[in-house]
Amino acid sequence: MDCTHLLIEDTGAVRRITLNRADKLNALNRALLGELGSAMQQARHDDAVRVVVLAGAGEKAFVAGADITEMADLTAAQAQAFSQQGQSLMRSIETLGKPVLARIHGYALGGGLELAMACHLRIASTRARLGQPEVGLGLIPGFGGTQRLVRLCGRAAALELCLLGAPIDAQRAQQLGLLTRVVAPEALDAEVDAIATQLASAAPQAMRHILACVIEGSECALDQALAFETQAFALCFAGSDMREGTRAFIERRKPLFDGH
Ligand code: CO8
Repeated sequence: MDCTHLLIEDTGAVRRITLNRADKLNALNRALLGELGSAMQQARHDDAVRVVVLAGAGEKAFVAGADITEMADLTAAQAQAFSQQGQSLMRSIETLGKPVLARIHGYALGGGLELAMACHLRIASTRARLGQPEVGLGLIPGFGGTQRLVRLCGRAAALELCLLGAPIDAQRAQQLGLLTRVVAPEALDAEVDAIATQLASAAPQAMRHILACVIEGSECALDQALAFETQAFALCFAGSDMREGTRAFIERRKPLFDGH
C-alpha cells in the first residue's frame, strides 16, 4: 500500500501502524483518514495479522486532533461528510475483529482521543495528556467522542471533559477507566510489545468472539446480548482453536492456535 502519512511494519503477527505527520502532531486530515481506513481494511483481511498497534510519530503526540486548518473553512455539508468519514473509520477499528492497541506517549486530543477510544486497549505513558478540547474551537467531538466517552467513563466524566475542554493527565484518565495501563515513558514500548506479543499468540477466534460480545453485546438488551454470547460460545466449539486450547491444557503444554 502506498502511504504518505502512515508507516506500516509487521513484527510476526503484530502490525504496527504509525501516523506519520509529526510536524503537525499527527493531526487527522482527510488524506490521513483515508489511508488509515485502507490500512485497517488490509489488516482486517490479512490472516497473518492478529493484533494491530496504532502509534503516533514524533515526541509530542499520539494525535492532537482533527486537522484544524483543514476544518476551518468547511461548509456544514462538508463537515457532515468529514464527521461521517471519521466515524466510519472509528467504527471499522472498533469492529475489526482483532485487538487494536493505542500506544499513547503524548497528546491524545479531540479526534486523537476519539481514535484512541475506538481501539480496544489504550496503553499510555505518564506523559500522556488526554482531552476533548473542541468546545474551545466552538465545536463538539465529531468522530464518536461524545458517545464512546460516555460509554467508557460515564456521563459525569463525559460532560466534564467535553464541556470544560481541559486535558487531563494519564493518572486521572486511568482513574476514569479511559486507559488500560499507564507506565513510565521509558517503559512504554516494552509494555506495548509485551501485550501485543501476548495477544498475537492468543486464540484469534476466541478474541474475535470476545470483541463482538463485549462491543456489540453491550449495545443490546441483556437477554439479546446473552443469547449472542451463547451463540458465540457454541461457535468456539465448532473451531479448532478451542480443541487445541483444551487439549494443550490437558497435555500440559503451550497451545498453538491456528486461528480456525
Ligand atoms: N490541527 C492542525 N494542526 C495542528 C493541530 C491540529 N489539531 N495540532 C497541532 N497542530 C500543528 C500546529 O499548528 C503546529 O504547526 P506549525 O508548526 O506549522 O505552526 C504544529 O502542529 C505543532 O503544534 P504546536 O506548535 O501548537 O505545539 P505545542 O507543543 O505548542 O502545543 C498542543 C501542543 C497543545 C497539542 C497544541 O498544538 C494544540 O492545542 N493543538 C490543537 C488541539 C486541539 O484543539 N485538538 C482538537 C481539534 S478538533 C477535533 O479534533 C474535532 C474532531 C471531530 C471533527 C469532526 C469534524 C466535523
